[in-house]
Amino acid sequence: MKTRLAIAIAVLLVSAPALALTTSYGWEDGGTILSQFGDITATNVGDQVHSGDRSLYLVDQQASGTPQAFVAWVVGLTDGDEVTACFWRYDTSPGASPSCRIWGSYTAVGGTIDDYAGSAGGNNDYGPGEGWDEVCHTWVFDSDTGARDGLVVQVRTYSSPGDFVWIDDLEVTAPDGTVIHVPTVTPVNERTWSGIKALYGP
Ligand SMILES: [Ca+2]
Ligand SMILES: [Ca+2]
Repeated sequence: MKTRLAIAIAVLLVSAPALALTTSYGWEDGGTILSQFGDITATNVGDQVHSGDRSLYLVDQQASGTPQAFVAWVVGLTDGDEVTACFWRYDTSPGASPSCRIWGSYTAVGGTIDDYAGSAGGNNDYGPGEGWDEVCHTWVFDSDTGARDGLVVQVRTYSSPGDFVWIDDLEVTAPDGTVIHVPTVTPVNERTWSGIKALYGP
């Protein structure tokens, strides 16, 4: 009996998934984006939302090429770590621009979000273009033999100056021990329960 119990516990321990942390952001506090590459404007708006009262409005301003809005940045990653990001997007042009997709890029060890260290790829899903739909992608981290430790989650807009999309309800999951940055303007210490209690008294 004891042996069977020990085996059962061992199986449970082995099969238990690695701890992960998830951060959600819905643009409710007025934030926009963390950074960008190329010519794109990012505005916090309230005219088209998936949930809550606010969302992110992106306008492609680039004559050629694809501008990128950086909506999340995960740091402290090592080889084989999985990062999954999802967001909701809105356009009403099926099979034509405006559209957007999810993409990723690496950042250099010890660098900032703008220290590009290669493309991490994404997927070719431009969405149905029939209003809101959720797009997700999972990346398996490749440190390039220790040169990278960060992954940027991008929204890429297509295809011409003036093309616009709305983004809402971002969710990023990464292994425990990493740090997930989202465009929140609320200080980190006020987002914890103890921080909130400290702000508003006992
Ligand atoms: Ca929202
Ligand atoms: Ca479209």
